[in-house]
Amino acid sequence: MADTRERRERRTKRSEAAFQEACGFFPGGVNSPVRSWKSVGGAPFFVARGKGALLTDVDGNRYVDFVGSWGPLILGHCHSAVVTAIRKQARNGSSFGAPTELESRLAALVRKAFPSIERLRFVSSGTEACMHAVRVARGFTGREKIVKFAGCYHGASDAMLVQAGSGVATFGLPDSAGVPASAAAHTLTAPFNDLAAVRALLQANPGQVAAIIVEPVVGNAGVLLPAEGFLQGLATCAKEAGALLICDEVMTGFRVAWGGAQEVFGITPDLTTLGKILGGGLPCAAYGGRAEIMERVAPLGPVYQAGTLSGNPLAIAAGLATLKELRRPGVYERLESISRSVAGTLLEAAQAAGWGERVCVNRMGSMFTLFFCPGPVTDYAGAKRADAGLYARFFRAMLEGGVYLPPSQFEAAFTNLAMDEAIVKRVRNAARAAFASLPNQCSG
Ligand code: KE4
Repeated sequence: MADTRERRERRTKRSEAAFQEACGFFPGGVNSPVRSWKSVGGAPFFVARGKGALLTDVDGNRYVDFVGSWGPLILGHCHSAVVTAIRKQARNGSSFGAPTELESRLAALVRKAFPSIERLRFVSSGTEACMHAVRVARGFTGREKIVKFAGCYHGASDAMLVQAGSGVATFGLPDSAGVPASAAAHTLTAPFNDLAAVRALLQANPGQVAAIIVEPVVGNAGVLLPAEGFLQGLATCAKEAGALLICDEVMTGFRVAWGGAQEVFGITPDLTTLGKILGGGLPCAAYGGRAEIMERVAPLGPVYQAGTLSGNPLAIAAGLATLKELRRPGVYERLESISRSVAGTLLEAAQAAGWGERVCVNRMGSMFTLFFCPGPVTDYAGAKRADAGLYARFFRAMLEGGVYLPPSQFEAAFTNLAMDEAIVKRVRNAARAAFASLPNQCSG
């Protein structure tokens, strides 16, 4: 781990060779676009292992990890309870394509955390969860249109890749090529936090909107917080229009609270999607909601959805172990305290280097984004005001200081339960050096 006393250039030889080789196999050398570091420059490091709050790359460099596999690793890497649970289950088999009692045990915990979920289905990714939740909403209402928000990302299915966030925003793609106009035509978009725009869309499409889907706390435009009354307003608009409200809690579920954003903001969506933390680092996601809606899903009803590895025992075991740790008293208070400390440290370092007025932090619990623009940032248009070039320089400078932030201005950073004040000290040292290294004027 580089620190101020013995700062040395990061060694990158083996990662560069690995990246070279990977580019011969995968588009952009990666299996998911945001991992390419295309928007922040330089070749991505290749990970050798993670432990607690730290990642070690194949060249032996160690980093405080604020990506946490994009959210799932809320306990930190290689938590003993999770490793034990996976090992134990692996000795009984990895996959059966048949029901196991484990699935009902995890479902019971989900229902405890999310009372709005009366019935659910496990799937293997957030993309599947959102895609199927939209299909169920269409099947239940008999309507085709969906309202989503610019900068929100609900996975990589056709209907959702319209003004999406995350990697689509990172690479400045207007939308995705290959999505038939007919698929995108049914997806209407509004600015996040703009209830009037939602009402106008519903009035212009009477009786046609199946659902409004929203990240209740946005993570994929960078973090955006819902304005006072916005989420409650969405629920009212949806109800008045005969549409369903889908809360995409793939990122916020078990992250911002045990019961996700719907617990924090006191809303009751018709459908909810979950993922990331639900699988504790293994592929597990879910969609669910009111029983009368979910009973439309095959084999009970006419809405089809299936998956070879849905409810996979290894992933369920990792998820159960993770959620059990999150139920321990004081966990979310600890997460809040360390997250406040980290965000405060970044802002103090910015202030000390004369950047205090030129950056802002949006944070909800243990997810946050440092935007390189003055605040407030309340929607995607605001997030796009941030200087992505400066963010890229800051990202690379923090990397030299042994801190791994998300390789995109349009992503959320995550703290985890393996972080402590010693980690905050490392972040402070790295951030002071990183802000000091930035040019005082232009971006890039
Ligand atoms: P996955 O298909 O990646 O498991 O989940 C899609 C998804 C759905 N909903 C929300 C709110 C999400 O944040 C995501 C996935 N998030 C991105 C990062 N912001 C995953 C990282 C990646 O694409 O590699």
